[in-house]
Amino acid sequence: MSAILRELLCVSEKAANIARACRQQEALFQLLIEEKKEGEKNKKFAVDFKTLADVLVQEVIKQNMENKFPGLGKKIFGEESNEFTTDLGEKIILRLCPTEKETVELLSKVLNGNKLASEALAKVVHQDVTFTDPTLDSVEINIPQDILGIWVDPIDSTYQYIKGSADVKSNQGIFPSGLQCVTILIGVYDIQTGVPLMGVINQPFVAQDLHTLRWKGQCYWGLSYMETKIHSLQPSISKRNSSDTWSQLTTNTSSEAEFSHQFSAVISTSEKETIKAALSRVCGERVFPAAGAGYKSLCVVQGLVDIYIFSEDTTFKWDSCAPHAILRAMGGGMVDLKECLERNPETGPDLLQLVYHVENAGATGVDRWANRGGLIAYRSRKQLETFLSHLMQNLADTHT
Ligand code: 2IP
Ligand code: CA
Repeated sequence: MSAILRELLCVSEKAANIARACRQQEALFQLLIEEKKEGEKNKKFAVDFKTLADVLVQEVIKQNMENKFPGLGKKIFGEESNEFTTDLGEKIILRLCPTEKETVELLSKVLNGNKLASEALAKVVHQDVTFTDPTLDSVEINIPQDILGIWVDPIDSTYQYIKGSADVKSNQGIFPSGLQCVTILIGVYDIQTGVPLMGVINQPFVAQDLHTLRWKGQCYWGLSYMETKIHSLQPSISKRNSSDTWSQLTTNTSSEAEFSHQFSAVISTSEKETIKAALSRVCGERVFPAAGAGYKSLCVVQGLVDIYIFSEDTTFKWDSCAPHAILRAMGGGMVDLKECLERNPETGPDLLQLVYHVENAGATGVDRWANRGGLIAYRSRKQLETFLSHLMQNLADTHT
């Protein structure tokens, strides 16, 4: 098993602890919100928020990886910058210090002297975390460190994280909003080819204990390198693959309409009407809006839906790299939607897989790393092909 992946799992668990700790104290949480600077702004929201938790998580991931694998820290990229401005206008670079005491001191500057909060945070940051998974130990694999780059989204779905709804009901297992849509995303890619190799999705808020009000999380991972493809959902997914659903799909002799309604998709709440209209003809009732790019991808990974489709350019490399790596380990992938819709059907979608090593030409700020043509995430290539042909047919019908 890759030592790097093992460490990323531990570090994602530590990150999840920080995310949970920050939500427990409402007073502290209010202090943490700061508007994003120009250029770092996600253009979708009028105001976007950067939280201390966000920055802290990213720094913890960087520092912990650097300590175990010297040189790797500087190859970790993410959405957040670690520069913070206090209420008093003082600029602070947030770094993880060698000792808990020093971290407390640094944090208390950002927190305007709030000692209690700083101590609580520093404690989780410096706590040791272990992570075990038997599937993870079953394979021995070594990937040369010098070919790796890492994309981190310390807290995906920041808006849901800040809002903090704990009582949203799921629809067929899918949460349209709420804390369940928050994920920590760590994706490792090959810096020469841009192909995603390892991914970790940590979901810090899965279920809440109604007595203690404490949250339990869940962690998913995948690795795909040369001939090796392993992932954390191995047993349940192989059961799924042999289930009747897919065999029915491939052998179904009923009408096209019935056939196509077998598909299910998860979409952004801000998806375009034309896409939604076409999707409702392809999937019938089985179109589920949900928050969070990471969470929607996770719904595909978990097999709750077949497809995550997004036609806008507001997801970024840090949103897609981790889930893409897991999907690849499962035999699926993530492709550029625009290219898919414009492509020559003779060319396979393999050629259209999203890559992670080159920035968008002519773009500035965060848009350099946007998934410009939108995306489709899928578990089965065959299913993607059929889905695409139905979608294209329906989009064409809408235009005529
Ligand atoms: C966001 C977050 C949003 C998502 C957007 C991402 O990341 O995942 O929820 O929009 O694309 O960039 P949507 O929910 O409409 O898919 P962050 O929360 O980290 O800014
Ligand atoms: Ca994000």
